[in-house]
Amino acid sequence: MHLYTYDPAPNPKRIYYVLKYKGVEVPTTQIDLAAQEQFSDEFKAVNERCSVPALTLEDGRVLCSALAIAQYIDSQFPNKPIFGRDDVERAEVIDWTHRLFVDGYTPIQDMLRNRSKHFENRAVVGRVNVPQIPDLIARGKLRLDDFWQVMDEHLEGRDFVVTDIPTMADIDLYCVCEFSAWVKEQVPEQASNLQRWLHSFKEVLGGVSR
Ligand SMILES: N[C@@H](CCC(=O)N[C@@H](CS)C(=O)NCC(=O)O)C(=O)O
Repeated sequence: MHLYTYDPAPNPKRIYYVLKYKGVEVPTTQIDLAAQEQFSDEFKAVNERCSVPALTLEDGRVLCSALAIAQYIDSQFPNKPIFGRDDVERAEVIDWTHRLFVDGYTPIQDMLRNRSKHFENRAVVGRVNVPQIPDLIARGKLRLDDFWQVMDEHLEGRDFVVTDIPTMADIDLYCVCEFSAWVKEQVPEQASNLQRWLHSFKEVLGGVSR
């Protein structure tokens, strides 16, 4: 397998932390988004969606969403499993990672990509240019505030998002928390369960932060 990624970006960071947590390495090429390398013919031949991360397999197949890549890496390196230890846990991890993407990652992405001059006409990731809709900034903020509250309530009495060991859902929540800084937001002080989880999960990741 070969990973195409750009470690500082939010979705690639999910894979960065998966590899760190599991203590494994895969051959990697960094696609510099700041230099627009995602639009190069060479990378388009890997992932026509012009996004990272992307993982190519030995038989030529390509995975181009962070969740699928994380799941595949987990299956190939089963130490420290992050997709559950049985069918129900596995389904719960997918349930939560999906929620975290839709309700946590997407509002921040809307706030970022509909505001910044840098993303003018690039409001949505992909090969087609999409104009910004400034109203989505306020909508994103509304959704993000609710997201913090939902996660804070969920984490009451829990060490991890899904079960009694860290899973992909914890890695994803951690990445959402980090991504929020891109729009000058952060976990609210009064969200004490979420704050507690954030500090302890940072330790789980060994203080790795980028
Ligand atoms: N559906 C993909 C989305 C990946 C994605 O949005 N990647 C961003 C970086 S976080 C990207 O490649 N952006 C390229 C661009 O902005 O043109 C996934 O789940 O991994």
